[in-house]
Amino acid sequence: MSDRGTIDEPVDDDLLDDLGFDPVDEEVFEPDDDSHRGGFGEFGGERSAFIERAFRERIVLVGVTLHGSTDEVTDESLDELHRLIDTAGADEVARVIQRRDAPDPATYIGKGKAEEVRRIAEVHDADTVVFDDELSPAQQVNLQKIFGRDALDRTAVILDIFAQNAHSQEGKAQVELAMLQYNLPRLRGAGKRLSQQAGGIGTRGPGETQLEVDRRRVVRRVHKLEAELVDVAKHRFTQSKRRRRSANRSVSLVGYTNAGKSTLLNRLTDARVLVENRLFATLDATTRRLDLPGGEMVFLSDTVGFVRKLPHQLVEAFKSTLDVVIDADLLVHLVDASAAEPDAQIAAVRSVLRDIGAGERPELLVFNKSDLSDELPRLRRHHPDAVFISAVTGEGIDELLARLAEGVRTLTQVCELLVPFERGDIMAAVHREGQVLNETPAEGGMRYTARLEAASISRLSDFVVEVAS
Ligand SMILES: Nc1nc2c(ncn2[C@@H]2O[C@H](COP(=O)(O)OP(=O)(O)OP(=O)(O)O)[C@@H](O)[C@H]2O)c(=O)[nH]1
Ligand SMILES: [Mg+2]
Repeated sequence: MSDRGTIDEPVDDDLLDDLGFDPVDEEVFEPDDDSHRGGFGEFGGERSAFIERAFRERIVLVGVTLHGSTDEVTDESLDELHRLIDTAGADEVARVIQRRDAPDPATYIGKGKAEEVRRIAEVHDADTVVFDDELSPAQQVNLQKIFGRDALDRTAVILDIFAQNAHSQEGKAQVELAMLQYNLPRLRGAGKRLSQQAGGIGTRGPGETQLEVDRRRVVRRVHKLEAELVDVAKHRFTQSKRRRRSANRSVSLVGYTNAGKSTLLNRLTDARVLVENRLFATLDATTRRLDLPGGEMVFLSDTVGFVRKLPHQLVEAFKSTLDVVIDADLLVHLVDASAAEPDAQIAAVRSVLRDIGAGERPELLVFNKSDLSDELPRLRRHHPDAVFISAVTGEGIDELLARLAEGVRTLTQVCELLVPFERGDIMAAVHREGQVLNETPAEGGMRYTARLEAASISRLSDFVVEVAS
């Protein structure tokens, strides 16, 4: 079963074709098997993989503890980077941490430290050095010169995993866009070599360097991808508008990658999305109907998982997917109770939620994998309002459904309204914003019993006769 993007029904290729969504150029995603990690293509900028796939690369990890932080925090972040490079298919052979007030503009770490890293890389016969923070293009070039081997950053590793895991057309286009945005400032063409020949359309113009040609070509591709993704986003918007009109609530499963979001969606609905014990198995959004105890129906979505320092290129490229989260009425924040640092993962997820504008959404905290965790008593003490479940054994699922129903119910209240017959605008607003349970003509106007959100109740307060407690 694929993790193709689905809304109510699977969005298939035909639908994307109807939307004028061209397939992604195959060349861009074809693994390049004769050069190390794909390299830069003929025109540059089309790196499809950063980490070698043919063998497990040996990698030195480098983290910096900046002023105000601690080595412990850096070490946790490097543990996460360790899992990321493992998912990408590489091994950590050494780890270096440096304390600094601020990154060095030329080499990120100090020059002396860079020399030390070079020696360590040599001793361990490492292929690549990976930094835990994003390097500027200049820092990357300088470090590669010092090391005599590749210097990559966390962003490149995450992009690499996303590229491996993208299956749907939308996912592939989003990842390609993020990759190009990352590569664009890193393009290195033929330097100052100027073209003497005047070419036809699309070839190098007189006096134009190869680099400029490359850049122009990549920018064109970026614009094309952006336009394609806007079309997909429009389709999604129409779907979500239809859902909103139905007055049913939408609930999004959010959480750290590998917390078990897709497993939970599969348990609660017939979604059958891909579940894998690896980071970022899910890159698309899938939405399914879910009936709650008490008869309420909600739309439940599963989407891409989060991680510390999620690259901004990905957040931007995945905007249409992440909009599912922003639009949700309620978030189910799923946490892996068996993880080494569940609280650090909660903090990382909340930070991403704030970044994408969903920081204020009501949230139900749910600890998953309780069948694997020895930390339950401590977690229960620290999070008395959380629900504890196992999406695999089914333990706690009934309580989760009951708490979801309760959470969804408290988002809205049932009101009585009396709207004068001449106020067609208000009548339309009641229908648009709420779920009308009953509507009868009465003396002085139309009488409604409707389920409304707090914001609507206050907007329509002049016409509200009674709010059910
Ligand atoms: N033991 C146990 N394993 C679980 C549970 N829930 C999920 N898993 C396992 O955890 C792994 C990740 O599950 P997924 O459902 O793919 O996690 P996800 O949150 O969707 O992950 P991404 O899509 O990669 O962000 C899989 O190997 C699941 O079988 C649980 O309650 N108990
Ligand atoms: Mg998933």
